[in-house]
Amino acid sequence: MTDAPRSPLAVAPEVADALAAGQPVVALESTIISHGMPYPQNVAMARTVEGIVREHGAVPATIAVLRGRPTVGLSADDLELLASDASVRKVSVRDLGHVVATGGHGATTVASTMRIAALAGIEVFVTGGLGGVHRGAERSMDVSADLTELSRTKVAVVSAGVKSILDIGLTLEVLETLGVPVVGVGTDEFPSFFSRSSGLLVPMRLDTPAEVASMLRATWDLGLESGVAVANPVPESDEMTRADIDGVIDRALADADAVGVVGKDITPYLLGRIVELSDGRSLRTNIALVEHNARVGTQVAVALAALR
Ligand code: PSU
Ligand code: MN
Repeated sequence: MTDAPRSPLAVAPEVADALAAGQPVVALESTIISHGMPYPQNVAMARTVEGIVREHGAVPATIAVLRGRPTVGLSADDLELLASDASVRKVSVRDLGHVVATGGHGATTVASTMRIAALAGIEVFVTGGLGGVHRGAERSMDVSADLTELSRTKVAVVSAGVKSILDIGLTLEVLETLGVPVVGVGTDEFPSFFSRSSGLLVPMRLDTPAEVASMLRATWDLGLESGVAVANPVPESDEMTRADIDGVIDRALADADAVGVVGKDITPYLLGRIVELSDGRSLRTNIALVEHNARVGTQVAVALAALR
């Protein structure tokens, strides 16, 4: 690990070298590993996705807080720890100072991964699904900090949209209010993670990674300070029908209510319950869509690096 003078980040040498040379780097998050999938599928997914990024010509930079240090680019042992150690906290932006000061391990969400990626100089970040406006948020006010962060941090987040554990329509409304561009890749519909459809349109569409890269460059050349949500639908061959998944999600939401889960534990609880209730079917789709996002996101990062 190299430490720039007084840098709060530990950046792996391979990542630092690529960034210094203007070569493409793709950020990856760690909450999806620690709190988004069961062991050992989570660590296998993390390794596979890093391999896909490499095969497509970029350097992977998985981001987490390790022993109180925000770290960009992880070792195989780090990935194993994040996947299997129950002491790893779920860390969003508001939690960063606390986990650093107390020296703990933290798995970073979309929001905190974006922030650390931006600090390191990484512009493209691949994940599975975004956080958003929870169903019933008009009463609970449960809106993910992922949306706030998208409004103020210049990183493109490649996802398969948002799960219908959230209110997808309200999530798109809030993104619009916050001035966050949402662009569909080869789709007119905003994808709902497990399915290519959601019944809601994407506000804008592009068809190739090169076009997405041009849009990113244009957005940031204008001095706009926001991120960009790049919505990449799950491949048809891996998609679940709405009929398959809707019942599972309704049941998971009812269980969360009955158990009384609150705050930051809601999303991890629902993700775990969905895997259980679908007998692992949803996990296979989840892994397939993250891999697909890694392919497309890396192509965007490669095209973006070529524009510099
Ligand atoms: N949605 C998923 N998989 C995930 C998450 C969301 O389909 O792993 C994780 C991401 O890390 C996301 C976080 O940033 O949950 C959102 O949590 P919250 O709703 O508490 O902001
Ligand atoms: Mn929340």
